[in-house]
Amino acid sequence: MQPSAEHMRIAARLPALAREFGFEQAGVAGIDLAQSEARLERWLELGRHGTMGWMARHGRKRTRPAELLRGTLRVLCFRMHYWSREAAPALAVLADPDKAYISRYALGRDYHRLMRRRLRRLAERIASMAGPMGYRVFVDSAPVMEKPLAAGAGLGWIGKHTNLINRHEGSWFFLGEIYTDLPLPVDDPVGDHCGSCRACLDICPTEAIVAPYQLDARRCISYLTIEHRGPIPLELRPRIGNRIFGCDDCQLVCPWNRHARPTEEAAFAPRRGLDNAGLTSLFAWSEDHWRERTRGSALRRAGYAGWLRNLAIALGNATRSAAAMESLRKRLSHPSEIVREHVRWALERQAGDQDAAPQTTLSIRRAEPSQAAASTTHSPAADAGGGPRSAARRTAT
Ligand code: B12
Ligand code: SF4
Repeated sequence: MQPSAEHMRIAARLPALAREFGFEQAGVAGIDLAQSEARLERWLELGRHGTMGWMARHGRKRTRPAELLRGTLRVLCFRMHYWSREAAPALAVLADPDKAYISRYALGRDYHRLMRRRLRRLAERIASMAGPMGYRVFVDSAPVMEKPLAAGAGLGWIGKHTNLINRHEGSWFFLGEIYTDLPLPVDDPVGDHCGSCRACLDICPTEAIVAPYQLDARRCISYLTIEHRGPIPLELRPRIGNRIFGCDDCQLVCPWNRHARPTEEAAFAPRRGLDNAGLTSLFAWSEDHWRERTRGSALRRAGYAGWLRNLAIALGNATRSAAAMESLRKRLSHPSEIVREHVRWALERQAGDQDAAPQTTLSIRRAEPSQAAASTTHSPAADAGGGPRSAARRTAT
């Protein structure tokens, strides 16, 4: 079906509508994901999804939008920034072995509900212009290939670290979609601008980016600390450093993030001091306290036992101290064997003679949202030790 003048008009209004609902950018993708389907199948065959069995479920609904929602002709793709200018500087937290590093995306309110609500209202607005239309909104909540779709809609390209990168605004954003039967005109994809850069491959603490554009999730700290429920492989534990929930290294080092803009969304501002918390204080949280403190937060995903398991690893990598030992010993009788085993490992590390915090042997170039784009006086970029385009270096131990 060809787009009518009315459809052209709606597509032209999409960017302004997106901004009205708090998104930075919108684009329209077609539904042919044949190339991504082949790549996904290969990725699954190689077992790179680890224990994320849900990635293999749903047959081809993930790569065939019309099989997920009958009648779908187009996917309207949106992105929303999440890096908050109020967050403590990432590099400083990463460099302090006694602090807990939490991925920037998880410091504020959970994005899923917030974005889905906005997308629903946005879709209703489009329907009020277009007349009755079939649609459904998604935010990381169903079998949807969000990155290839967003790439098809011209929002950016899939970088070597496998995140979507926008040439003007980096990669610190979430993706969301509206599947629809409106035959809107499709946007042009943008080219790949990674060039010969391999900063993300080189910085990755666990060598999870096994080749450009190929991520083995089983080695990725994000998978290990958020999605994986079992014990974390021994050889990877020291490399996790103080990252207790997710990992941002491959994006921190990406030169395109020097152009990133912080979020305007107050809901994504860090909550409860979690951007700069000490390991021992978080490890002391009871399950009730954890529940209360993580209400409405993406941090819930790891579960309480996962939270303790991750903190135990970080404490095993922390500065050797009586306080760390004491805090670990209190968890030796935790009901979860996984927690107890990680605590024993951490106590051995604390008692051993290895250096604390073996994080990474590489240095990171600052890639936090640019100060130029910030409208308040507090800037994470400035705190990280450099002007907007300068490089702050983290030297590893
Ligand atoms: C599963 C998943 C994960 C897994 C696996 C990650 C992955 N790269 O697949 C884990 C738990 C590790 C993870 C981690 C993170 N995730 Co995640 N995750 C997802 C999820 C649910 C599915 C992604 C998927 O389909 N993976 C399967 C593989 C096959 O797909 P793929 O990445 O597209 O991989 C192929 C391409 O790279 C492709 N390819 C593309 N172009 C080219 C070109 C060439 C030449 C070649 C050879 C290959 C190639 O080949 C790959 C197969 O090998 C999406 C939400 C969704 N429903 O889409 C969020 C999503 C991708 N995650 C997101 C985020 C924010 C993260 C983290 C940054 C969180 C954090 N800070 O800890 C990290 C980033 C880690 C990383 N380097 O990718 C965002 C990404 C936003 C963005 N800017 O891209 C998403 C879109 C969620 C959202 N709604 O915003 N995630
Ligand atoms: S998120 Fe961390 S562990 Fe995962 S690929 Fe990026 S740098 Fe490696």
